Amino acid sequence: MAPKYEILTPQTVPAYIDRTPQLAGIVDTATLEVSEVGDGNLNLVFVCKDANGDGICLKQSLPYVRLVGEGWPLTPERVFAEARGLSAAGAVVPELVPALYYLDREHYVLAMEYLMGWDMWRSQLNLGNAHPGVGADLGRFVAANAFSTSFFSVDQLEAKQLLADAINPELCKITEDLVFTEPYIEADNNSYVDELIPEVDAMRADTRLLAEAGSLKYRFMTAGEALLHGDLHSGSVMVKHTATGAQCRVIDPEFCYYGPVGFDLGALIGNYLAAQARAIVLNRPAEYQQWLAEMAVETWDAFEAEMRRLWPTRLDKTWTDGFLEEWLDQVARDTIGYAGCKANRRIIGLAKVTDIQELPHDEHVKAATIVLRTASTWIRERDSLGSVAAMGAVFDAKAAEVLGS
Ligand code: SR1
Ligand code: MG
Repeated sequence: MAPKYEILTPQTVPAYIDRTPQLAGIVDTATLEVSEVGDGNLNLVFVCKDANGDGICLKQSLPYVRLVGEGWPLTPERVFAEARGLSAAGAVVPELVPALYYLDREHYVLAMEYLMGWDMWRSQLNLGNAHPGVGADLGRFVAANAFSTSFFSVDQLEAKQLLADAINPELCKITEDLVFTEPYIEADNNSYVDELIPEVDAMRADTRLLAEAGSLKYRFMTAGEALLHGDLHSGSVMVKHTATGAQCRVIDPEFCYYGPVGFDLGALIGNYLAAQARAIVLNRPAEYQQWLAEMAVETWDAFEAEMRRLWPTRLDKTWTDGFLEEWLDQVARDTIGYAGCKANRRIIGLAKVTDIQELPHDEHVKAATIVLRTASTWIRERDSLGSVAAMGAVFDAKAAEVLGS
């Protein structure tokens, strides 16, 4: 069925900008070069640059999942969620998100800063390029968003309204199915090479693992702690080297909703795992592998430090300092489990990651096996592991098991 709104093309973007007063003066449309660069799973993304070097990025939601086609309808209102997520983050960590220019609710278009010269982090990780400090920036990003949108700093009546406004059920359903359910059952969306069949079968026979995955799904569906990014993988982060060091910008919060804070941290660490597995099977330089190996703790430490810095400013002192310790402990155990779920889904289910998919066959099998065994142990043992610092030893053991060293 044809969309009921105009779908932009590179050819129609200049005229669209001209007739949208909120976008006046940002770029010179007479000299605009427009490319559609959407390589994600859902949307159209137009990057536009004029002869003066000024730019703008337009993102338009299609009324279906781009990866699959019109057979999988999906609300285009996801772009409203993305605007909400960017705006909430922009209020507390403006240096970590692109500037939001305008949300066109009629055409489901979000206009924002064009991150000219920035690269998608996953592409840089795939090349073996380090961006020191990005892991810590992302931990601070999660903490700043968690604190600023939660009951810790928002008045109860306002926070309940924000939570209600941010409901994002169709996008959450994708996560519930693809992250928590389908990897653990036979499902049409699943696919993997034959060599992984015994690994996947073992996972599905592990009743303890299945129980933990179910419990993590339940928390994802019910624990409305704070406004999450909701899909915080290395393809949702742009990176750049500058004179003052590496910088990052978080993009694509269209899956944002009120959920458990550990989900965003787990998403990051699950994707670090894919990068680490790629690096070890490709025998990348030791310093690069070490940088990756330390990133989960770097992210957690920055998250924890920012939460502790903000804690004295909380609105409600019935939440004691002891409560913060219990809360951080819960977030850590959630983080470990969600990291595992986010990694497993990228090997077994729909929407895989280039870190693993674009490896030669033998390396693909080894890296995917390392990911599955590490991720499944994280899920199963998340309570006994207890801290993000304990996660690295699991990777080391599983990598040694698979690579025979
Ligand atoms: C059907 S959408 C598949 C995936 O794309 C997004 O990036 C999310 O990760 C989602 O799970
Ligand atoms: Mg995305």
